[in-house]
Amino acid sequence: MAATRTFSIIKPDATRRNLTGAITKKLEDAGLRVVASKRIHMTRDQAEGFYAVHKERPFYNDLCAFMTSGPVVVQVLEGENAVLRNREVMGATNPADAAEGTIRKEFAESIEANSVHGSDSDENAKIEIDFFFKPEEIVG
Ligand code: YYY
Ligand code: MG
Repeated sequence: MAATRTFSIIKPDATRRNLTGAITKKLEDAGLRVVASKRIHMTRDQAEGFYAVHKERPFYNDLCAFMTSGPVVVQVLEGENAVLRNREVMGATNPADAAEGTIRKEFAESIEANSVHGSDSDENAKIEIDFFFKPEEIVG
């Protein structure tokens, strides 16, 4: 099967604890290749736009505040079944529910400070990649 792409964020709780390399290794070990990566400090506008789908949820404001509380690393990952593979290695949203060996089980601090974001569908992956990357920034 042809390789597909997904979008990942290493969140502020993880960059603060210097876990960028450890998390990237987990992604690579899961068969994903980093084909674009940059460290940014998200603006409030970017966070609100990126998470607009959650606008009506009670955690939206706190989530936007958290995502702008420190640097993040945005990445494009490539591999077979990239969206699903990344969701598997990320683990459940709440680290208390995450399976052994997953990134969130190993590294997440709480349901909010849960170390990583990953797209949940091929369609959203494309939208999220386009939100943060120009085509020439992605080198497959
Ligand atoms: O895709 P995923 O990150 O696993 O979860 P979502 O349901 O899309 O929620 C996005 C983000 O919002 C989650 O990673 C943490 C935060 N959040 C929260 O703080 N509290 C919740 N009850 C649910 C989600
Ligand atoms: Mg999600």
